[in-house]
Amino acid sequence: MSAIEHFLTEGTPLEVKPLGNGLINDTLKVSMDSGKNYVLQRINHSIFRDVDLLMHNIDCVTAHIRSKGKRTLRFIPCRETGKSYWTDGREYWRVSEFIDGAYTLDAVTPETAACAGKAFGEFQAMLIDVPDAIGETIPDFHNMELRARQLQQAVEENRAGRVALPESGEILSEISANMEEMCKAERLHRQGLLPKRICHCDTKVNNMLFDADGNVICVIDLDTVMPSFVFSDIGDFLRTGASTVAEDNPDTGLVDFRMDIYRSFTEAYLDAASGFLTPVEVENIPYAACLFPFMQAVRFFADYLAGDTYYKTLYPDHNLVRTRNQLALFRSARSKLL
Ligand code: GN1
Ligand code: MG
Repeated sequence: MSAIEHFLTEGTPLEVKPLGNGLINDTLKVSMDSGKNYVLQRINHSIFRDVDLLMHNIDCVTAHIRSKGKRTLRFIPCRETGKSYWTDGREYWRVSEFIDGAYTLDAVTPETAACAGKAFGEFQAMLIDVPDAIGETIPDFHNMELRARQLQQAVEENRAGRVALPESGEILSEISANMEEMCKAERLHRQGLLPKRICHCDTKVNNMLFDADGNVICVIDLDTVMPSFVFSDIGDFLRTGASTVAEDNPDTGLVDFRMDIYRSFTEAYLDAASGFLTPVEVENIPYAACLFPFMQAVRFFADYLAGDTYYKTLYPDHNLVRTRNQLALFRSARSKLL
């Protein structure tokens, strides 16, 4: 019996095909004899340890968005439990309705950056009054102080024997020279000046679904929706969207932070989110744009020192190349914004 048969779908499966290019979950499109199509996903349970919490978050968030008359993903209940996922105790699966004609885009232009600013700003605005408790699916996901401690631990453990390499020393001193400044968000939070809000936390351009007229239907990939600083959704979009090159381009001379993308994203974001943002949040948008390349450099470098156990790597120094690239992006953003 295939996983989809455990869900309250209409019809029986005719055809199953891979969908999209996600690296975390496995995604399939299932076409039924009823004419309806569904998306079947196997949830990566080694990254998302608490699938029950994850699907609870998604159920609350999608129900709340729908209660406001807006479109969002619709998940199908399990026949046996009524929950929005099914497990055989080993693997975890979920099913959502496939939206016919909808598509995603991969190119970042000033226009798509503005779509993203609006879509993710509206997403946060819609969730400002979500009545249920939303948990952290990856605890302290974007906590810079925690990422600093994880790097420190990777240095002390030196599992891959890479700490003594000359380049490691240079990278570690650049990181430590900027660490205190980049831990500003946690300090503001402790002082009671920076709230956590429900954020998307994976704000890539291809996590927006467009309709045939080129309008955004809704944002997708809701696994990391959790309480965080609004900086997460601003900073992570700009980290990928405003860079002139991919995060693993080895030529750091080509890395530049695009101010046209920064401006079109933030203008549209502020338009959508101005109803709830505090002055501290608005003032720190330039900081957020610098924080995310820096945090990603720290995460990549900690993984490099630990022997490449978290991020998939294609060659031995892949995480080192990514670290250098993200530090170059950090320097570029910092020189333009702070
Ligand atoms: C991971 O797999 P992807 O691209 O959705 C990571 C992000 C990093 C990104 C860096 C759950 O996201 O936080 O920014 O790699 N997601 C998780 O490429 O750790
Ligand atoms: Mg993702």
